[in-house]
Formats: sequence, structure tokens, C-alpha cells
Amino acid sequence: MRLPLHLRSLRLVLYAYVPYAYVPYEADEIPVTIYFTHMNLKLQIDSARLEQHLIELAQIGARTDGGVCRLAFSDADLEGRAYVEDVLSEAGLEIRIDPVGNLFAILRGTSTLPAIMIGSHTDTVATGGRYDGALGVLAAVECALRIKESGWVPNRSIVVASFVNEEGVRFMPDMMGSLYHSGQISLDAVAAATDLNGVSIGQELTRLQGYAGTETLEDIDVGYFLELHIEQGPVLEDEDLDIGVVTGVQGLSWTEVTVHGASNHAGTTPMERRRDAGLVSGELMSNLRQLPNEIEGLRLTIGSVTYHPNLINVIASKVQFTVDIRHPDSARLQDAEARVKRLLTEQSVCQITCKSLARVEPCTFSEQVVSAVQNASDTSGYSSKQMISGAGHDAQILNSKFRSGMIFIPSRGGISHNIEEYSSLKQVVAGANVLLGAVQHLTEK
Ligand code: HGY
Ligand code: MN
Ligand code: MN
Repeated sequence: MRLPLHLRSLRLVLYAYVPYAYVPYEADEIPVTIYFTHMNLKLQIDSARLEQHLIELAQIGARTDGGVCRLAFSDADLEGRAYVEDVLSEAGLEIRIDPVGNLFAILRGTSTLPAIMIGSHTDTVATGGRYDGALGVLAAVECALRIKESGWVPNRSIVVASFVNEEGVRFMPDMMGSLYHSGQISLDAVAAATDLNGVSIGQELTRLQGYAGTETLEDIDVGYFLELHIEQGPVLEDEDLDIGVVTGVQGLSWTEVTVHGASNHAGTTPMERRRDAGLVSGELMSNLRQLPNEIEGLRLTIGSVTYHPNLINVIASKVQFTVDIRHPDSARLQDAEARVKRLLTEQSVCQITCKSLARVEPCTFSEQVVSAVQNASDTSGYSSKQMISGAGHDAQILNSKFRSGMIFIPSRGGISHNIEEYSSLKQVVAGANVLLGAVQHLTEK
């Protein structure tokens, strides 16, 4: 329906005074379209729809205690990805799935300028919440839906992305889907990765029909990657800030340590004759715990310990534990890794072996993207601070290939990787609007 001329001119006046007004218009009203597009276009997301999508996705892999469990390459993971795919294909976006299961949806722009990719992951840890990863994917979906229904065709294509196995808790390394997309891990290496039960990703990709695709993004020149994520820490809430403008991500190094002892009877074996993997690993863990006191800014976590045979009256023959160390500075991270190795070789009762499970260098995001995020936050009137991320993210991996950046919203109590993970709808909407604003800012460049 074409509006009569006087109403169209009224609309022009409206835009002059209410530049952020969103008024549906037909693309054939060229004068208005040109005027509207050259305006400082300011779309806002549909908060009710985004809230609904978050609620619906959280039902997939829902735990009975209110948390979410969608381990990578599980049935729930495939169901979660299919949910996102359905929303995007119903909106008419062009869907592509690559050989490891990364999902992409394309909204074509008017030019061949490098495209803007926005997204995150939908896999979770086993005791996950409803925001880690899901927020970034569903906010990206909402941005695409909003742009498409507004009739605005950006000069750059927009690619919504959902990367597989960001968490890496079942199959390591973490950030596996973005590692594959950025050419840092091969399809064979992905398929060969096994979980604690010896099941490989290759076997899961065969079992989960439809998980793996055959498509690529090779014909799309992507220039930028933007990820909205919950902070997963206490900084924004402590300082009562709306938005984290993320300038980089600290590095991480994951090691699996195996202490080889000898099983024997708990009652008959004299203490001096024991090769007790249980006691030795306990000493090692408490020595490792001192490292953050020696290296400022170091974070060290021993998150998983497995005893064998794990019986009350049997001296442990083997103990396996994981060491997760993180630091924003590359040299200090390497120093911490060297000290871990030294500590492990200082005792002689048991043989110790180590295996590196994952390692990602600290990264610094693109100034252009950081300022686009800062601009979007400022023009929306949100309070913000520039900060680095304590958690690893797909953006950290993709930063090697695209000009990348991230947006944080506060986490209640700084809690994440926990069923209590929570951010308010107001915070979710703020983050999604900053994502949409940053995309619009980058399309103008
Ligand atoms: O471990 C991490 O930092 C991320 O959540 N995978
Ligand atoms: Mn995450
Ligand atoms: Mn996580």
C-alpha cells in the first residue's frame, strides 16, 4: 500500500524530529527509503520476542533443577541447534551448516563489502544456565529478524553464527567450532576427539543424523565478528554498570595431569612402602594452589579429579586431575605453565605424566569494533566500562581471522557455569540493542 504524498511528506517530517521512530514503510517509497537509510538509523530489538526465544531454547536440555545441559554433540545439542535453525529459516534467511555442525544464516546486503558475523554458541557445560552462549546466538537472531522486518537492507551482509562445542567439557579443545571455522583445527582432528568414555566426535556425527553439513562460507567475505555474552564474573554488577565493552580475552592453558602409583591394601601396607597416587596428587594440588600468590593476575583451577580404583580401602594406583590456568599476559601465562611443569617433577614417589588439552593465547580486539560497541552503548545512554574477558570465547578464536569484539552484560552475583546463572530482561535487552547498534555503526563504515 503506497501512502498518499502528503502522508509520505509527513513521515519525512516525523523522521526529522523522531529519528529513532520505527515506522514500517514499503521499499517502493524510494525518497523515504533513501532518507531513512541515510539517517542515523536506530533500530531497537523486539524484547518480547527475544525473551520468548531465550525461554524456549532453555527448555531444550532443561535440567530438573532449573539449569540447562546441552553438551556438545549430544541429542540436546542437536535439538538446540535445530531450534535456532528453524527460527532463522522461517524468517527467510539462507541457512548453511558446515562439516562440524557450525550453523550460519545469511542476510544479504547491498554491496560486497566484508560482511559482519554475529553470534556465539548454544552448547553448555553439564551444570549450565540459560544465558552462556544462548544469549549471543539468540540476540544475533533477533538483530537479523529486526533488520529483515524493518525493510532496511544494510550495505554489508549480516551472517548469524552458532559455533559448536565452545565449552569443550566433553570433547577438547574448547572453542572447537570456531577453531575449525578459522582453519586452526582440521576436520580429522575434530572427528578424532574422544570423550571420557572413548566415544569420538566422528562417531557422534554419524549417530546424530543431520548434525554435520557439507556447506561452507567460502563465497562470503566476512570482515567482522561481534559476540554478545554474559560477563560470567562480578565486575559489571559490583560497579553497577550496564555494558562491558570488551577489549580482549585472557589466555588459557588446560593440562591433564596423571599421577601413576601402585594399588595396595590400605591396612597392611606400611606408609614408607607406598606409591600412593592419592596422597601425592593431594600434595601436588596444594602446591599448585600457591602459584596465583606468586604470579599476580593468574587464575588456577583444578576442576576435575578422578581416582582409580576410587575405593575406600585401596591405595590409589592412579589419579588424573586437570589444571586450568588463565592470564591476560602471554609471557606470564608461559611462566605459569613452566612453574606447573616444575612443580610436577619435584616429587619422586610416583611417576607423573601430563597432556596439554587446550591452549589459547590472550587476544586484543579490533579498535574499530571496540569503538563501534562503545559508540552503540553511549548513544543508547548505557553506563559502560572497557574490560578484558576472564572467560574464553569464540570471538577470541575468530579474532585471528576477523576484526572482532564483544559486548558483556552483568551476571547476577558474577555467577556462571552454574544453574543459578541469571541476567535480567532489562540487561538482556540492553546488550542486544548495543549489538544491533554496533552492527548498524559498522555498516555505515
Ligand atoms: O572455559 C571457558 O572460559 C569457556 O567458557 N569455554
Ligand atoms: Mn560462553
Ligand atoms: Mn561457558
